[in-house]
Amino acid sequence: QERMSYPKLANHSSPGYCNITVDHRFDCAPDQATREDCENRGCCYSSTYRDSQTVPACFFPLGYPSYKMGKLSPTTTGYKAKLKRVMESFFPNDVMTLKLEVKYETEGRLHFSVSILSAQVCEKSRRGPAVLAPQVRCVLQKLEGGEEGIQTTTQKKKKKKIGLNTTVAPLFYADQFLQISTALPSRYISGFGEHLDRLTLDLDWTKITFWNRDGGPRPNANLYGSHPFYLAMEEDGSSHGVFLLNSNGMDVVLQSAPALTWRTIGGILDFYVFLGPDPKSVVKQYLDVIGYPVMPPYWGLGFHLCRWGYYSTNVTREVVRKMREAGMPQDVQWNDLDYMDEKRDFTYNEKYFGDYPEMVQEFHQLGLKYIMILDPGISSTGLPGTYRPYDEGLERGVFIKNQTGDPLIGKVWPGQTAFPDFTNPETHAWWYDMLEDFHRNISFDGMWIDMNEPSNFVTGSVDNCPMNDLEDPPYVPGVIGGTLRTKTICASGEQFLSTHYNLHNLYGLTEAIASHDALIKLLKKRPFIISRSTYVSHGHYAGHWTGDIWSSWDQLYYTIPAIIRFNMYGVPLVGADICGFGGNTTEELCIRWTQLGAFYPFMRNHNDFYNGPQEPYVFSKEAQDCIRKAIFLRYKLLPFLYTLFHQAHSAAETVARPLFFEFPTDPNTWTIDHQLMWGDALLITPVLKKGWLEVTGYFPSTTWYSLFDFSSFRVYGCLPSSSRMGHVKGSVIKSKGQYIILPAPLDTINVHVRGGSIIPLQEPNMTTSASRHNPFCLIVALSEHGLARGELFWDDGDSLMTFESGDYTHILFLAKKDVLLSEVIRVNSQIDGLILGEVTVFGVLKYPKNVYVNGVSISTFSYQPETQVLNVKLLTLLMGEQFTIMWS
Ligand code: MIG
Repeated sequence: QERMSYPKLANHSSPGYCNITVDHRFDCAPDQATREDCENRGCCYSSTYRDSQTVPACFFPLGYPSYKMGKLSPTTTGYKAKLKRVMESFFPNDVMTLKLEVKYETEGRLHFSVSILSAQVCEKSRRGPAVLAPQVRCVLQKLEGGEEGIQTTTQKKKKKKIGLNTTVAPLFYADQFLQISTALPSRYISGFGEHLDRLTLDLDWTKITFWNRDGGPRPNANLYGSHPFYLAMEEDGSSHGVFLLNSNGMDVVLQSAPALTWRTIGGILDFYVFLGPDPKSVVKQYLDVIGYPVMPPYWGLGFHLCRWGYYSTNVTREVVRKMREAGMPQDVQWNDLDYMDEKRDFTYNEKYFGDYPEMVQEFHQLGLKYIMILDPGISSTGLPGTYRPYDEGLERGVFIKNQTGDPLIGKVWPGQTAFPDFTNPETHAWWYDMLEDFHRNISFDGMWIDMNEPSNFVTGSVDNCPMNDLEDPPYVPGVIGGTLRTKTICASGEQFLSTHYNLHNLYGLTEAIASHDALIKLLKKRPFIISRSTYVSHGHYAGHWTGDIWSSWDQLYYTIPAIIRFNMYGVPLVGADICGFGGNTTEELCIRWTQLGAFYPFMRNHNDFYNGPQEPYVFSKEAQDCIRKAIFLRYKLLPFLYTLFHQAHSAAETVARPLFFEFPTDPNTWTIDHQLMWGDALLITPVLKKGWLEVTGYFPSTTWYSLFDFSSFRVYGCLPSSSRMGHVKGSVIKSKGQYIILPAPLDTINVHVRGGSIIPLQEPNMTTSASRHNPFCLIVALSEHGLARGELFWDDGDSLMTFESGDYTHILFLAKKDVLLSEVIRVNSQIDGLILGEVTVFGVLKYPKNVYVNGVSISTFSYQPETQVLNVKLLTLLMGEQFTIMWS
């Protein structure tokens, strides 16, 4: 190609010029150029790697021409400089002059960008918790400014602290090809969702592609969402993070130098570096930029049941009835596409769902909530006047357009469909109107938004796509299918803010924002939305499930890194389809999956159309017992889980997190992804293999107490008062930082409480609307110094902005040696009448002769010297009032 020709460099053949070790080679031919092209570019060629898909055969020599920086001048918050390209690159439409801006925005955050001279870089001011995610709004606005919104970054500023060096390879800044490489100070990199991966990424020539796509999770594939953010653990136990605020199709290449290359095909290169110094601070610094997580309603944390194939109201009713008959707690019943008339949104099937409105009301009367699926594709083939969503959408101009200005038509479940453009404010208004209309009949409580990559059963559109640079850019990221339009709509589709080329990765996010805003307006309650496609800042509006995973032991394991990574992206409300979606599950797999699923922040059993059933009640009585126990365990822990969500919402904490977040100075924890933690207090060690009745877990150096009483086969805390405490052997682990083999009978998931923590629990019930009235109990896990602390956040569970308006209760619990007390920081009427019924204290060294509650001696306690567990029962302390419990 002519425009690719590049003058030969004078010193190309000088000795040592191409003498670069393999790990340190940076690709000079990401566009798959031939050897001749390679040499014409002045690059080095190694025939050894000619056929390699990963190791570059063509690589840059040292000192390859790039940009030169002019004078660095100080600004109020940092520096700026001009960058000038020395000579044209081999990609078309270089931008020859750029500006570099470096800003020290906060103590922990550096923001730097390289952009065209006229570009506006998003300003980021200090912000309080839970405001709109201004950065993504800013991207949207910038894209509006025109297709030239390109920026790049070169990072000349010393980053002594974290050692990112961008001089290892040349900078590219062409119209549709922007690339920057950095050496990394560490080999422990996590993030870069959404991909099926272990927690710690393989640096050995891994290419990670960001282009949202409908496809069952598998390795090395671009999946439903894009989160161009990573978190690194450095050798000394400190941590940093990097975020590239760019919505375009992108590749990241990791190599074991260690180094990585960011390669994007448009938009802007706008980098944030988060300085930590610990992993939790990195996440917080990231969320300061993108927005804190939305607070879910309490019921959203209960058990959700779904499948594709509940083909009538009666079948759906049966499911709920059988759940109750089997004594399985359930908060939310779902329906998939089955309810729709010809699979069209905002309709329902008269024949099988004729009494749909009544069904939903019945569920409400049982204390359940109801959610149904919605796909973005709007059927476009109805006769005018027969289908309001399309007629009105057309009239209001809400659909993505093709080159001729007509709605771009693809094919999804209802047949031919148009795609709402959620970057258009009018689309938000239309979406609200459709939801409002539907809600008049079907009083749904939350939304399930699927297929919003957006997915398309034909390539591009039913009329194909035009031929142009947006459809077939000079460089195509490593997408499955080889073209941007594979399984989605044409990149050249026209949207309100820009082309689909620039907005593709934002489709699910913008639909989530529209749905979030609509639900608030419609229900005046906290919105509960689960979306398949996501982008940066998604968690500020909605949650996510990990899509069409297979019912296999392997995929069971992969859900752990998936879930803890989404927590790092600020999407704590995340779960995977329990028992697996594709293929038939087995009884054992489904038991183990429900046990782990009890620790997904969002807990839903969901199944594909074609499979045998996998509702909890379809299995043997023994299996049902195991599953019920797991769900009850979850329900007991809900006050703790809810408090964790509050901390995520108010302080950018994670809910489910990897061990290294809590023990960053213990390198053994850095790669652990067979276990997870809830907050800083619970360590979960699930069985992930068929047939295993023991499991090995890593226990960082501290004291851990098993939540499970192996002799009474019960979970500690909130025991019915009649039950007897059994003898417990080996429930305390005083770890020096070691792997420990634990018994894991089929009915048990190992959960350990970290010494030093106090967990609030509540006696479970069949729904959260019932359990929320039950007595609380506390698990007090004393540290080796006899200390512990914990807290409870409580409110009405679904009103908007309770934290922001102060309408909540907040209680601290503190234990020191032989005293436990509560401190009521804030109290509201929601806690009225709720009592503390029971306290279990782990690590009580001496047999207490007396227990005093608010100074009064009581006798309803027991002590097990073997296990050093003190149990105090039959309490009736009001939660809203401070109390003291002493033992001596
Ligand atoms: O093309 O609505 O990931 O959860 O059951 C399949 C039917 C469409 C994909 C979702 C899955 C859902 C299914 N959907």
